[in-house]
Amino acid sequence: MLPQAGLAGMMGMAGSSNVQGEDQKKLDLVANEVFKNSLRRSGQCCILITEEEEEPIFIEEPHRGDYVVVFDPLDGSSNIDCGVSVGTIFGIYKAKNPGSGNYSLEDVMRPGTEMVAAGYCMYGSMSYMMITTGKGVAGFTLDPTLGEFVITHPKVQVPSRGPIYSINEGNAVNWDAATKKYVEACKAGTYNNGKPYSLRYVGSMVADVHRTLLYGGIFMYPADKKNPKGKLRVLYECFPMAMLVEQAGGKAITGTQRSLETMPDSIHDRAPIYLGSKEEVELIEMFKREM
Ligand code: AHM
Ligand code: MG
Repeated sequence: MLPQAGLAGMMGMAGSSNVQGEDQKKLDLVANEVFKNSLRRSGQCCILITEEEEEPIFIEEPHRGDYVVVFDPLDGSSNIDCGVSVGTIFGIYKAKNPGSGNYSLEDVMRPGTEMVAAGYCMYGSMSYMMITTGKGVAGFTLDPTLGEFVITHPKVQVPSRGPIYSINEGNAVNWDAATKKYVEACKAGTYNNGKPYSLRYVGSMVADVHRTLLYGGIFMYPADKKNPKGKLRVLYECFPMAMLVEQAGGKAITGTQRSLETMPDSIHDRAPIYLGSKEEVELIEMFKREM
């Protein structure tokens, strides 16, 4: 769908907004329908949580299975109309009482440590899928001639250091002291023999995390004075990415604790996140402790 979107009149706004008050693009809504329908028809799911819908979707018989899928159908949607990489993020929980037919929000409101799988697809110069089931991370690339994802990154390992920082620096004036101190150290090369780090920020979490997984470095969306919980959503943005990064040997924190150990307050809850190379994230942790 994406490669043809511009020609098929699928770019631009849909004229509606989601539960977070964000304007929805036409492709946000198309992607949401495509994923909902495929997940329902898979017969494996009992509850779906999507960024685009306020309420959880309970799957009825005869399509009902035992898995909860939380997903952001099209992440980075501000980049759709200019052709920059966007993606789909998902996390999967197994229902607490599989086979019981009794499913509730208790199956969803759980820490990320209980996810059984997570991943994302990135639609860019190529389409990638990175996935974990809790035993490392594997990466696949779509072969358009076959219409199949082919394994290309069998064991993804995020380097323990990486001289790349990724953050929306337009918000710097509202950051906390630890984030400011870390970014200043990146620019001064304080922990890199005086050589400044590079800044890379796409504005699509999927693309920024994908680069971080492959090249190392750090991706941050902190809390700030205006947004005390940051911007990114716990269930279908922070948790899946935190699980992938940890499974690739990296680290993901909210600033004060391990990201995966947090408990969401609501299905669309938000949290700050710092993720990527272990030693970079540990520097932020140290600054947070000191301040
Ligand atoms: P979205 O789910 O509405 O697309 O918003 C999430 C996106 C992330 O992909 C990205 O990291 C972030 O928003 C960028 O936000 P900002 O424009 O504030 O830097
Ligand atoms: Mg999104």
